[in-house]
This record gives sequence, C-alpha cells and structure tokens, in this order.
Amino acid sequence: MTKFAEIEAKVQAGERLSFDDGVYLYSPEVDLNELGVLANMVRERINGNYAYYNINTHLNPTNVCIYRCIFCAFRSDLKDPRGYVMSDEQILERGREAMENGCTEMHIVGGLHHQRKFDWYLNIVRILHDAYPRLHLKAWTGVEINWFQHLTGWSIEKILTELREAGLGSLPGGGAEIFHPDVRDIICEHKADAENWLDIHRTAHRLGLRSNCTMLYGHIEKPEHRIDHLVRLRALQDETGGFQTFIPLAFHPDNTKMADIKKPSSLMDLRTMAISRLMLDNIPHMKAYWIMLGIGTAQTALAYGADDIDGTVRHELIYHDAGAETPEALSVEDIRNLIVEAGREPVERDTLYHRVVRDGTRWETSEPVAVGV
Ligand code: V47
Ligand code: SF4
Repeated sequence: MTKFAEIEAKVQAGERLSFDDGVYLYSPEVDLNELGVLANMVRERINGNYAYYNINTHLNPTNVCIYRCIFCAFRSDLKDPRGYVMSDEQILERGREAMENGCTEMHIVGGLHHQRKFDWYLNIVRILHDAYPRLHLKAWTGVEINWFQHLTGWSIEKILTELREAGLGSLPGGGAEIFHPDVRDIICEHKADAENWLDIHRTAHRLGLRSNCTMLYGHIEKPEHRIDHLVRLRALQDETGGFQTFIPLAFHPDNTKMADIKKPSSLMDLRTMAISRLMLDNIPHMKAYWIMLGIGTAQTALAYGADDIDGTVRHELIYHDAGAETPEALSVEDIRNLIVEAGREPVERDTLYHRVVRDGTRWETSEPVAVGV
C-alpha cells in the first residue's frame, strides 16, 4: 500500500491523520487533484453541497501599531502621514452604513495603539452595540486581547467578560500566524505567543463565546511548521469545541518587509486548503476568503475542502494594503453567482451559522445549519 493509499483509507474510515501524514501531503509526489478529491469527501460529509456566505463589513478603527510584524503592510507609526484613528462619529457612521446595506456582521480589528487605553477599545464595541444591537460584532483578535492584558493587568476572563457585556459577539481568527517559535520569533516577535493566543481562545470558548482561527502561510515557514500549527488548533478544539471556522491566509508580500518573497501560487492555496480540511477533522467550517485568494481560486477551493466564502466585505484594508487585486466588495448577487457557478448551493448565514431568511435589508435568522462534525 502506498503512503497516499494508507491516508486515503484512514480518511474513508473517519480516522484522524497524524503529524507525519500531514507533512507527507505537502510533498510534491502527492497529486493535488487526488488530494482535492479526498478533502472534498470530508467537506461533503460535513457540509453537504452547501457553500455559506454572509453580509458583512470590516472596521479597522486605527492602523497605528506599536508592533512591527514583518508581513504587515497595514500598520503605521503614530507620526506617519498614513496613520489614522477613527472618531466615534466615523465609527457610528460605519455602523449606520452596515445596517443600511443589510449587514449581519461587523468584523473589527486594528493596530495596537500605544496612546489608547482599553476603554477606547471597549467603547467602540459599546457604542456600536448600543446603536445597532442586531449587528453581530466579531471583534479583536487574540493578539489584541493579549494587548489589553498588558494595558489593564486584568485576567483574560475579566477582559472578555467586560467586552461581552458591552456587546462583543465573537472573536475573529487573526493573529495566529504560525505558532512555532522558530518562525513566530522572526515574523512577529512582539506578538502574543502560541500559548497566550490559544489560552485566550480557550477562555473565550469556556465563557461561551465562539471564535475562528487562521494560519498565515507562504512566507518563511516549512510544511512542518504548518502541520504543527494545525495540530495545535486541533488539540484545542478537542478540548473546547469552540472554533467555528478555519481560514488559511496566503501571504501577500507587497509593501511588507518580506516583499522579496513571491505570493504563494493558486496550487499552493488549494493544497493548503485541502490539507487543512483533512487535518482539522473537528472544525466544522473552512473558509476560502475570496478577498485574499482571488475569486477564481476561492471558487475552485469550494471543491478542495472549503465550504464558506466569507462575505460581501466592505472597507477591507489589510489585504488591499498588501497588494490584493480583488474588488473592494462584492454584491450579494455576485457572491451567490460565483457559488452557483462552482456547483454549490449558496446559503446565507449569520456569524454563528444560523440560516438567514431575508427580504432585502430586513432579515431574520432561523435554525442553525446542520454540520456533520
Ligand atoms: O492576523 C496581515 C493576516 C490577519 C498580511 O475570523 C496578512 O472570519 C497575508 O484574521 N499577507 C487578519 N496575510 C485577517 C484575519 C481574518 C480575515 C478574514 C476573516 C477572518 C475571520 C479573519 O491577516 C492577520 C494576519 O495573519 N495578514 N498582513 C499579509 N501581508
Ligand atoms: Fe500590528 Fe497587527 Fe500589523 Fe502586527 S499584523 S504590525 S499587530 S497591525
């Protein structure tokens, strides 16, 4: 039996893949299409023919950041002309625009501004939630929550509880990057380390908050680092079950300190999606983030393990600052068409994967989507 046939048999029997299996799947001898067929089998076992999307918008209240991650084109120094901090009025205006466009979710992340206190970040959640209580606020990555620990000296639990009382709905998956210290200490030495990041998500899950998780690939990391990353996420999910969606994030080099590295190819994107689907057997959803992958690759990824395509997305800055050539936003019709063209059935979901029943900008949620994990 070949190594691939052994892995295939394990997947068919619903058995877990090992670290070595994962690393092997990255070797060039493994045919991408055969790998895709295997990942698609798992994808359909869990999510059938559905492909989920939501109607969402992004808010990055500041790009001023004390950290200097070498993959980041978004951050700015305080005195750089690019640096900005949004006022409460500008933030509320974004909330109003989101409601007018029928958004169910606002994704809020930004820089770690060394002159802003925790109260500023807390207040953003509070004013938006008070004004627009139906808008789900998916806000602040594990790295930001870790920064709030530095700012306040409080426990993770206290910070998350305060945020939740102000209106936080869930945590986005950013800031995970690559957990292995051999890579993390080079690309983002200041950031929360793997244990901190995982502990923040563990605590969020214990408090009943759901969250997402990510992996930034295609820079200096090796297959061993990627699989180590996936295995750590899988272990936390075994403990808590609180992750909803995994989003593999392809490195975009423009305007970063790693501008000499080429963006990963679409083939690498599809391979990473498929391997992630196979390794993360306990996470229900895999997102093909169209902003980052490009529309064609995101469509193809729906047959390589992905079941979610993110949303209409408005005001995205992190990828566009780093050279993404995708449009600034897609209409609902565009999103549905691209899913149908890929042979899948579009399902509008809210952030917590309830089906959305919509009449224009008016919407109600119905039952949670059924998943097979
Ligand atoms: O943590 C920053 C990444 C992340 C670059 O939870 C870059 O639904 C590639 O996490 N090239 C933020 N990646 C984005 C993120 C996300 C996106 C969409 C949906 C969700 C979700 C989460 O973006 C950062 C970092 O890993 N990033 N710069 C870059 N040049
Ligand atoms: Fe700051 Fe986030 Fe950019 Fe790192 S990735 S420099 S923490 S804004």
